[in-house]
Amino acid sequence: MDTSITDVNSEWPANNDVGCPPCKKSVACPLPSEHAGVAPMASSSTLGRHLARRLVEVGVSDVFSVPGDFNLTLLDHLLAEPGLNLIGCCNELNAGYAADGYARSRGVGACAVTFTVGGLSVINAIAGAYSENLPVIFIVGEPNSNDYGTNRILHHTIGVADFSQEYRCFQTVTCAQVIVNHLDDAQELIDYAISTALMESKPVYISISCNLAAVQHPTFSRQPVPYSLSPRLSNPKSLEAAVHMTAEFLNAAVKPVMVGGPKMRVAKAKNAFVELADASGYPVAVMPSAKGQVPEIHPHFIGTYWGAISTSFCAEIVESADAYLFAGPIFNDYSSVGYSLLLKKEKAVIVQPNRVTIGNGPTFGCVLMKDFLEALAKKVKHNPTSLENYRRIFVPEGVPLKSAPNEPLRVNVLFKHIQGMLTNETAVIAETGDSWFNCQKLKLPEKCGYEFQMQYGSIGWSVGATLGYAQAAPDKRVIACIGDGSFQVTVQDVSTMIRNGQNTIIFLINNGGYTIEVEIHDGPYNVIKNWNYTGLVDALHNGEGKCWTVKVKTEEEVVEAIKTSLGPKKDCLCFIEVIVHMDDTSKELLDWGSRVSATNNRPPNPQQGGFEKTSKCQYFLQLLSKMPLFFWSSCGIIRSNHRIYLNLIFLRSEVEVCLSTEVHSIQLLSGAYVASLVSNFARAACEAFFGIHIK
Ligand SMILES: Cc1ncc(C[n+]2csc(CCOP(=O)(O)OP(=O)(O)O)c2C)c(N)n1
Ligand SMILES: [Mg+2]
Repeated sequence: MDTSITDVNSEWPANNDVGCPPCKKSVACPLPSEHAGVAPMASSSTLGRHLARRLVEVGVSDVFSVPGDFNLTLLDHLLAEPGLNLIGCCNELNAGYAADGYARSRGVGACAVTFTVGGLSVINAIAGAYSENLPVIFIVGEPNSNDYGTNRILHHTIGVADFSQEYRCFQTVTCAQVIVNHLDDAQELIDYAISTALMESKPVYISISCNLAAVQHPTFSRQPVPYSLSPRLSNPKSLEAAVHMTAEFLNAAVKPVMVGGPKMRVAKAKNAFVELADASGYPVAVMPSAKGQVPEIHPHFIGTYWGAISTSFCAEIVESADAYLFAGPIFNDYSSVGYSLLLKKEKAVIVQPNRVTIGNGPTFGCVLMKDFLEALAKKVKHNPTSLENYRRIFVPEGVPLKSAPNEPLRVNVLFKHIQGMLTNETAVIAETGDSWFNCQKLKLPEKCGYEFQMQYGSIGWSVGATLGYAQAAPDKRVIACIGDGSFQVTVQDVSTMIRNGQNTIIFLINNGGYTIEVEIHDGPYNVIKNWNYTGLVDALHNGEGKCWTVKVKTEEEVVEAIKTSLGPKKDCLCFIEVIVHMDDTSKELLDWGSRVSATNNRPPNPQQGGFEKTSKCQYFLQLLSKMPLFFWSSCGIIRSNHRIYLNLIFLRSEVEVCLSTEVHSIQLLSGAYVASLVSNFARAACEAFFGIHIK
């Protein structure tokens, strides 16, 4: 791979595979001659043109946008760029979700909105993209450069002369932020932000003053030298040691297994994972949040490992193994089904995108997952013991019973028919809700796409993400499974799908409410207002573009609807509203819901009771100083989970008070007659544990 910055006359080098658009697309692959960069190009030497060309170069051919007076000129420049489309969205949140969906297929996405009112609307989508490691280039049109540093109050602000509010909000949900309000460093800042997004696989924030996009400047007078990002490399010594130790560890095991996790995507290690599976003979499972990252047609594939709600026989094999290799796992409360996985750290090899940890033992940094798995494949002994055990005990799952004529449609029957639609030319988008669990059980054919947002789980994500994904992958027919509650959040941009001629099939699952929440904790708030969803989509269609809607209530109707959507309506946006009973859920949701509910409802630790809300040291010490000496008979200090607790026995009843580790200074009250005793105790405690010296 060429990693050097090349001569301006050379051809476009590889860009580390980041965001390269498929070449069959009508856009985005600039010709070398066009970019020879020899002659200064005065007429196009603007910031707007530079940004537009950079986007095209890294693989963006559609920017999801909502206009506003601070970004209009910039949008003109994006529009003028050959190979760049603007996709106008109904709101900024959806534009952000669309950029997320686009990045999932294309490797990079972009959206452009206006200052603060637009920016703060899009922030939830950008946070989601951060959690899912998606390089989304978030562009926002900002105030005139001359207004920076003045005390002017501008519109679209909260009425204070501070333009940094939006920027500060984005600091925690992007990996780089640049404020471009001067032309001299504009090129550098833009290039820095875009390359950081690609290298870190995270969103970035680029704000551009509204008066700069169209101004010519010598820094843009030549065609930009194409990107060529330095690749990350493994440290050879660390790699060798990690592989050696892991091979020893796994080769000593009797029945090892492999489990793929969600960070395999960012590590670009899918093929290396398969290589290891082939070489080792181990059974292969996938974590729920990584569905789509492990080929389900692989002969070693045993299903989703999700603790108690795993695919049948999968958890039994994983949890009874004496060694497991997890590639890119995230163990959160959802994927661990309320922390109920029966795994032991000492049996695990945890491979993260650039780090390997073996059991409770050593960790090797600067080791890329892809390099590690490839090298390990050459060192592990073939050991199919676990796979053979699995095959011995395996009994195929049942199929849903065929419905009686006119019987109300059951969810398991619906998904049996969705399963039948999947091919290598489809992609499934699963919204948060029971769709997570039902889609998780679909068996994905080779190259069938699969996307969901399990780490962030923001309802409504799927509408925007479906728009973006379908725009990025016109060769795939997208099948989106969306609950009614989620759909109500972001429905408007179905109109953008129709406007852009997309032929997605949406299954709108109308169960009358937030069923997933019902299974965690029920209440009247989980029932939602029923809408006429097909009527709503018909209204969005409004006779412009190709759209077909239908409501189905029985198995015969759903079969007919699917046939129509794949046949005569194959070029249309097909919207199938499926009416099911509110309590008709996957069995996995029932089990998962009770476990997550139990986790959420753990009672507060006794130490935190009572005093928690106001428990600063000061409050505690005030309390103590007012307490007659004989009231407290003993005290101690407990250290746990980064917190310090003072433990006191008041007349036989124990009280523990949490002292926040954030306390920086403590003033003792004087006057009370126990003050000196208390202060001695507190002084010793604070000095020992907080490193704070008390005067
Ligand atoms: C933005 C946001 N708000 C609230 C929630 C909490 N929440 C998670 S799932 C859900 C209900 C989803 O209902 P629906 O889409 O109808 O799916 P169902 O559970 O009925 O299948 C809610 C409110 C969330 N995840 N995201
Ligand atoms: Mg619902």
